[in-house]
Amino acid sequence: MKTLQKILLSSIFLLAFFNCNSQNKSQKKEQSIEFKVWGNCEMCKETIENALDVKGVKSADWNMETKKIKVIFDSEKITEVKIHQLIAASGYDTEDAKGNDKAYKELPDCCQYTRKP
Ligand SMILES: [Cu+2]
Repeated sequence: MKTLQKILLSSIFLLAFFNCNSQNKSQKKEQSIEFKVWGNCEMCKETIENALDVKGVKSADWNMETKKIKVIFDSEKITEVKIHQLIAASGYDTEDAKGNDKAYKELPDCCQYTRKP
């Protein structure tokens, strides 16, 4: 009976260990995406990048010339859809989302970019 208990106990420990290990591996799912965000100037860059200053986003870099943003994020903590929504909420149009109209109107004059057609 004692041997059986020992075997059972050690197999439970082993299972817990492997389970824990696989969870740790899946927790770090870094992804990199790039898409267009309509905008004008340096201030737009700041607003757009600040909108992505949230948990799960590792880095966000918007290029004024190409109008493209490169985002590195943890797909376990935030989704691509949510990233588009966050930018849109700050008043900017993205490839997949329409910028919030009220937020757009409140942007400084220099940032009144031509809206996405
Ligand atoms: Cu601007």
